[in-house]
Amino acid sequence: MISTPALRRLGPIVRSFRLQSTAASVPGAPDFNPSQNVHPGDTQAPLLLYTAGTPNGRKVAVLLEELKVARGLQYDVHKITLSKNEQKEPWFLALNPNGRIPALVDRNRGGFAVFESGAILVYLAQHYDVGRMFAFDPAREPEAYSEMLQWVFWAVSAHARYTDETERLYGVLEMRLADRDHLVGPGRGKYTIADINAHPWVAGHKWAGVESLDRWPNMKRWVEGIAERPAVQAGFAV
Ligand SMILES: N[C@@H](CCC(=O)N[C@@H](CS)C(=O)NCC(=O)O)C(=O)O
Repeated sequence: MISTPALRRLGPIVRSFRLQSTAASVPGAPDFNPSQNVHPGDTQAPLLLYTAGTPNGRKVAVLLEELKVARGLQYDVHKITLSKNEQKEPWFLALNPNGRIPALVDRNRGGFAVFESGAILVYLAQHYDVGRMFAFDPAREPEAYSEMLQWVFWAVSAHARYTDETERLYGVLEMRLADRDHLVGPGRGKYTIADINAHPWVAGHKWAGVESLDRWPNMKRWVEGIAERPAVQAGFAV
């Protein structure tokens, strides 16, 4: 079910869409039942990820794969065809009013919908990473938790539209990683959602017009180390 807060955001248009919609009445999605977020091939796993093969989609798939390895958490995937503007269709806007991937539906929690990649990572860490393997605990480790959020917010608000700005941001990571293996945590740090969030964007440096990472040896070591994790490779393949 589409969550009540998501419906409230869209108001009467979506309420009437939802009441009237059947699998056959959704243009372009004849085999999809939006009132239940059910797609052909779904296993009715606890979580359903709407994504595409882009850095913002990949970071969420990576955390889901890490949680699958660590805890056996299962999830369904529905690929969104960005070139067909599927992300702007009313059923998707009911999940994410911003009309962009990724979006997550939590069937365990009444179909609660979450959008914004950073918010999805924080949500998954809160509800599904019970052992805090990929995050810090806000009550027990408030400073590390805050630092983790700082690096997540820093990366999601970074506008690496121009090569100069991308290189400036890589310089920030290079300095941070000079004496540590991960962005946050005591000592050399711990692999958390702060790393998972920033990694696909650095791994896709060629898209950003940066051919080689040799100028940032510490960031390069970090990005290559994370890329070796099986869950990261599986998440990139989703
Ligand atoms: N701030 C958003 C950005 C999401 C975003 O930019 N998604 C892109 C793909 S990476 C998208 O859906 N583009 C299609 C569109 O804008 O219509 C997040 O982090 O989730």
